Amino acid sequence: MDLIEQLEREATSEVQAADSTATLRELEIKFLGKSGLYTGLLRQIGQLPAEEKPKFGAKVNEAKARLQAMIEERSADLKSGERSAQFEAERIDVTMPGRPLRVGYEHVLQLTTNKIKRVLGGMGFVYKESPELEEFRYNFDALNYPPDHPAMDEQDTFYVDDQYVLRTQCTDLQGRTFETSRPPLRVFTVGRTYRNEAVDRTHSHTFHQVDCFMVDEGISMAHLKGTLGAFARAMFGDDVKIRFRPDFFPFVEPGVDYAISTPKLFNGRWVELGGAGLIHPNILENYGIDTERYSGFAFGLGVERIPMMAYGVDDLRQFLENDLRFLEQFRAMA
Ligand code: FA5
Repeated sequence: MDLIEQLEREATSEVQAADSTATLRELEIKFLGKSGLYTGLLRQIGQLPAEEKPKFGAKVNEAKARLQAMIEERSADLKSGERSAQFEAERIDVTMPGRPLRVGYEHVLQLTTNKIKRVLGGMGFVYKESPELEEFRYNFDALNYPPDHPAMDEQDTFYVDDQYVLRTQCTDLQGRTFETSRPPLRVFTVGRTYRNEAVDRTHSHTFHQVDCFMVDEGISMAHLKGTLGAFARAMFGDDVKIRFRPDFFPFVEPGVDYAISTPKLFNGRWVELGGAGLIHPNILENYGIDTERYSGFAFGLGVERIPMMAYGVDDLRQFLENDLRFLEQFRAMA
């Protein structure tokens, strides 16, 4: 068997055995490449007698052409096999049900806040914010607390240093507003508040308050009652009743606490919502607002009280505990 035949056999069996287009490409280089085995064979032509050279050359070239054709044919087969393997591997079952997306929804306190903003905003009050890490003077001094007044003890808080406290009430917004704005004013906020409190079912160290006030000519307790009544009806329904009782806050005169009652909830029992009153003239005067001309009302309330009343939640600690079994009950409200 001559060298050409021997090489052709070797090449044929390797090409037949190749199981991927990549191996085939390697074989093509090995046999037919510039420095491949056929080129090596052709180099031997020099050692042949002159009359055999053309025949030898022609035979090598024919063998190369056969091999080239065989490689191409085999490559076409392997390629289609590889394509269908890839197709199988990447096949998508379009009839499979999709993966459910977990869609979030707002926390019940956020939903309540949204509603409060819609209601008070709709009554012409402008939403403003004040910082949770508040200066002591806005939380207390600006609100007519005399130094060392016992009313401050009711709102014992977390002191960060001598100047800053975690605010105990959203009424801190008043001083900040009077510093920069003149009446007529209709302002409210909803925000987080903190107190160093013995925690129980109705008291938390961290809770939320609405604070709302209005200053204009001739504002009286009648405006306060009318506004709170409209607010309560929007939040709890038309059959809600509202009760005022005298109470003391240094920043109002007269001061009241107010409770609501509806036949739907707690058998119509009165439930305290917050405090209110006419803004103490000392405060307005401190900020250079003429109390002969202007007066104002203010009210504040705990946000947690609203869903507690509306849905019969008997322990406000649940709002902070992130237990989905509790929170998911309010999903329908979202
Ligand atoms: C105040 O904080 C006054 N700033 C309210 C006010 C504003 C009066 C404007 C007059 C004019 P009080 O300390 O009562 O008042 O708190 C108001 C409401 O916040 C309470 O009625 C209650 O609903 C809620 N609240 C108070 N402390 C807590 C607490 N530890 N946990 C949950 N809610 C609380």
